[in-house]
Amino acid sequence: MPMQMGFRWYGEGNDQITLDYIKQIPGVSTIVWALHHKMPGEIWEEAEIAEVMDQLHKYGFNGDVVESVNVHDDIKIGKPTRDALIENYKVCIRNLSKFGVKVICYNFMPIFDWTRSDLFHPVGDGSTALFYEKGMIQDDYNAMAKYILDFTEKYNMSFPGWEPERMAQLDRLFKEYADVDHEKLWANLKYFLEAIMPTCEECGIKMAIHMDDPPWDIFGLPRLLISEENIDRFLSMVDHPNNCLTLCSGSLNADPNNNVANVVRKHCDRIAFAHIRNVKHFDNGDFSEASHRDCDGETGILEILKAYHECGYEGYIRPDHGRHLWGEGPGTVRPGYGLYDRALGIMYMLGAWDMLDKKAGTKTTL
Ligand code: CS2
Ligand code: MN
Repeated sequence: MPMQMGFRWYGEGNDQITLDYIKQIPGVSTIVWALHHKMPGEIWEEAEIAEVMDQLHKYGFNGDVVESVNVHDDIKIGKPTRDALIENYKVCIRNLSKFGVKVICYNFMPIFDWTRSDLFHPVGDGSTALFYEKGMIQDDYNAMAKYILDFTEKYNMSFPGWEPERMAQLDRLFKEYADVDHEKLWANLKYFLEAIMPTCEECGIKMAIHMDDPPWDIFGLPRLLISEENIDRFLSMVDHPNNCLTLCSGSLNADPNNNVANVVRKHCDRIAFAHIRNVKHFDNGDFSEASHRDCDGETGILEILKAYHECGYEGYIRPDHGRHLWGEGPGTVRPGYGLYDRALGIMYMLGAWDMLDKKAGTKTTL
């Protein structure tokens, strides 16, 4: 199978970017989608899945990758309710497989998904990008959540993983996580995966866990997918071909000690989905997101692409966050998910990839 280029799309009426626009970006075969109105734990009904698939097929796209089917906090905490929620998750897997879905991206971060202190930070060239100021993300989780939620409310958009209904219960959630340390979270992740692997195998679906973003504990909550060592542990803990990674270069390399190309070389056959994002680090631990061009950050984008190519990568890949360009700003764009920089990112990646193919005398993309 060739490597397939994807583009994340938030759905009809929920994304300013249309499928018609995405169709004009060279090389995109896969729309990375989700039912964004679903709360964690809810069933994704067949009719709802069929509706999105029809929209994608009309443009000649496949909908092979879903990002995300979010995992309920009760499963992460290990509450008695988890078994019923895992059964619901299995129904989602089965329903998605009926429509040809091959990969489900998800994460196992307690309470929060990606976390930033500034959604529109000036990059210096007139564009803006997501920014993480370490000093701002210390103790006051309510202040951080308020910043994100005020934004989503003001501009009438919701972010996956930041559902206002869940965020309204932050204090209760923090209490419930109080005795969930790293080992307990590992055990709960193992329990979840072992329960769903037979269904994944039967349905031909790879579960692809996303790296934690940023890759360290925040607000005292444990995080697991943060280093090469922990990725090794994750893959051997449930050593099953359907237990895979979404290797997000930007998330992992927010800790500059993490060498993403090494992880690619070591675990290529267990990477189902590659997110490519470039990060610029500051000495005090802050970081900014950058263009996909190798020299604009320190993530090592070219080396990562070279590693995927050398390993004969056959999975899905997409540009991850991009900067906001050419008039994209609050209210007109989903933070990190504008049209232009992600399209530029695709052209950069395909340029590098085509050159690698040319050198090797192969053709390994669509
Ligand atoms: C995404 C993640 O925007 C992003 O950084 O890569 O939010 C990702 O969708 C989730 O963590 C996966 O569950
Ligand atoms: Mn990512």
